[in-house]
Amino acid sequence: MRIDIITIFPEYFGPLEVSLIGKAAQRGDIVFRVHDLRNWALDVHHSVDDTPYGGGPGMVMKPEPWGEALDAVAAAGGPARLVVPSPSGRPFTQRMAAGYAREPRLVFACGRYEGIDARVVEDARSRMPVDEVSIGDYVLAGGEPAVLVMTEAIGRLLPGVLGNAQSAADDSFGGDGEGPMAALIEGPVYTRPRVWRGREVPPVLLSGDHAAIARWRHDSALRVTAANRPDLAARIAAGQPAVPGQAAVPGQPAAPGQAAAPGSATRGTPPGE
Ligand code: JD8
Repeated sequence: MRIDIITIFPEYFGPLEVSLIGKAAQRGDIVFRVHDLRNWALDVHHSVDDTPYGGGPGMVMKPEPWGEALDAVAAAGGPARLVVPSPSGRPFTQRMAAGYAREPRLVFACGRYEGIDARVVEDARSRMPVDEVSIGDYVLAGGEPAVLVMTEAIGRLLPGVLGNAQSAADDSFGGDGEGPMAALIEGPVYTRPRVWRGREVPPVLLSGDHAAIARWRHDSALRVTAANRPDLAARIAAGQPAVPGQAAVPGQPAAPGQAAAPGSATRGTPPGE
């Protein structure tokens, strides 16, 4: 997979060289290209922002540098899907991560200030699928941290990135957002010593009785889910798919009564959604 990132803070992506994703990049499982938007800020001040039409606080990112940058980056590799982090974007989910992990190429556009002039996404949609995606209901100062989150969630699902000991399928949200764990979050985990500061590891985990261990782990995951994620617990209880609007079966239309994603030919319906 190739991932291009356009940003005014290229140094923000040093972390892509370390840990799991760093090793995947060294092996060539993922090819990262980080581009400084200012390379396409061609006016005398190399400015990338300007005051907002209609007034209001802050600055808005100018369309021209983005138009030039996206043209150049899109042309520098095969067909790509453009992903634009935005607090008003569609929720990023495990299922969306699994869908993106099946894409040959992603381009991430990192906004800053009050955001990017809206015509940039409109214009890009005339040439490629574009998703505006949010990583959560809180406000960041820019798209860069969201891209770090998404590249890790996507990268670890690529073949060979997770060591064979680890398998995404056991993950809380079940690897591709499907499967038995799709609605449960992890229960507690333990390692040696058996007793630490007077606290014992649950004996069942040392019993060797794999059926009992699996039951204990499922029950404790349920307990944690009910405590921390009553929304997911309610969906489990109602036998609904883990993620609202999510089809019960990959690629099938959303379940009756579930809002399917409005998708147009150019408005990319994020894969897996
Ligand atoms: C992109 C600019 C900052 C946002 C004025 C603060 C994602 N889950 C998320 N929260 N925030 C973002 C995000 C924030 C961004 C940009 C993503 C580009 N900002 C703006 C609007 C209010 N400032 C995000 N994914």
